[in-house]
Amino acid sequence: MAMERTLILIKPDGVQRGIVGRILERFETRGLKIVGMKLMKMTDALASQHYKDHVGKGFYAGLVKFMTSSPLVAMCVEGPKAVEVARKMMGKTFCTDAESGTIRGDFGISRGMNLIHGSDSPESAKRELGLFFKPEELFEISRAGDAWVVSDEDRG
Ligand code: DAT
Ligand code: MG
Repeated sequence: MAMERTLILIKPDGVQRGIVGRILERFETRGLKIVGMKLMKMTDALASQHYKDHVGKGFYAGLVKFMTSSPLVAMCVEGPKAVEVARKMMGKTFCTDAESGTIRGDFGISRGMNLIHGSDSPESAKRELGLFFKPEELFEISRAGDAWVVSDEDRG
């Protein structure tokens, strides 16, 4: 099983509510490694690239207004099946539908203000990481305890 990288955004509502640490903690505790991270404001231009598949939909204007309203935390997390694992940790799109135990299901009750973004496939992850990070902003980090989190078999 190959190691993967995915883009995670802690959206403006997560930053404004002061729960960045609690959300981050879940990724660290799960064993996903943060290999890039920054606080930044999404521009309209970046929104139209990031959400290119949603441009023109009824909710698009509201989505962009929300996502550009205040800074967000962008991060790259790495691990076995990182894309799928992160999506499961996030829960269903609307917090109202998300299972308890997921980030959206534990921290939110809104539909649109759903706290977190995670890429939906390895291909999307590559594309989206390229929008948010320069190559030199992502790191190869080996940590002393890594062998107890991910085995050689996991690395593939
Ligand atoms: P996800 O964020 O779970 O990958 P998505 O890619 O379908 O969901 O949509 C991107 C964001 O747009 C989502 O986090 C919230 C918003 N959104 C999606 N569908 C919506 C809808 N029908 N009404 C309002 N907002 C919506
Ligand atoms: Mg999506």
